Amino acid sequence: MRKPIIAGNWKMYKTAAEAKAFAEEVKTALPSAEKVDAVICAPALFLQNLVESAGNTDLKIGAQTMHEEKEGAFTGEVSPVQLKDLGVEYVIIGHSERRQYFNETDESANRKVVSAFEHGLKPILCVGESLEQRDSGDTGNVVEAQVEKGVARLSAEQAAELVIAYEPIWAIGTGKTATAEDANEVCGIIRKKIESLYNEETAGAVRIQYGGSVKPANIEELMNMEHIDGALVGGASLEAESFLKLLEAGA
Ligand code: G2H
Repeated sequence: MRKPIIAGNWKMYKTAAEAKAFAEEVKTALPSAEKVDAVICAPALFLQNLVESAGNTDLKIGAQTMHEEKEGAFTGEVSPVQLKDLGVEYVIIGHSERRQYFNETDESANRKVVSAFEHGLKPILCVGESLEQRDSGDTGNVVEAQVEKGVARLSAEQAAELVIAYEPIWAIGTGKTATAEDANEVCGIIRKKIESLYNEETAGAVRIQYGGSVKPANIEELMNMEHIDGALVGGASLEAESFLKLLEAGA
């Protein structure tokens, strides 16, 4: 069966000292990696230190975005080769904040997902509808289209390795969570879409996270759902104690 994956998305928070203190505390108290994958997606600045702090423990480190090219004249950007070289394992792609503030699209997300696989990184592809789209009954169509475009050119083997994060935009950082049933329904739609694009085996293997105001108080209900295999967590991943509670609930 699918192993749960709990990933913290620190966004643009923490200093280097805070990041280090977090890793030192969390790495000694992790649940077994056989039960849950524990990932912290940190600002690029802290990745090297975090990889070093995590060492051989089961704490895995991820980036929050990357450029699709392996190198080049792209001032300010970070490449997949650079991430891989540091020992980074995961990378969030196409987060709604990247789409909203940095003009990322389904097409650019797809190029990055393809590039991440090419360079040995594990992408976490984010999809999700706006409040307006939800209110007009378009959630299913919107999310299906995002998934279809996001996985274009991936082989079935790659699609099976992909992590998809369903994050309804209206639930991000707002304190509003989709009900577990609503979240599960959309995650089920995503799984069906993968089945129609690939096959049943691939759909059964792809891991789908829910994201949007996940916290220790609501994660258990979400994790009990058939199609929810983990969580992408912003605010509640910033404190070690809270992140460990999320991991325990995921394990
Ligand atoms: C959604 C989520 C992390 P939060 O962006 O990806 O953040 O848990 O703060 O809603």
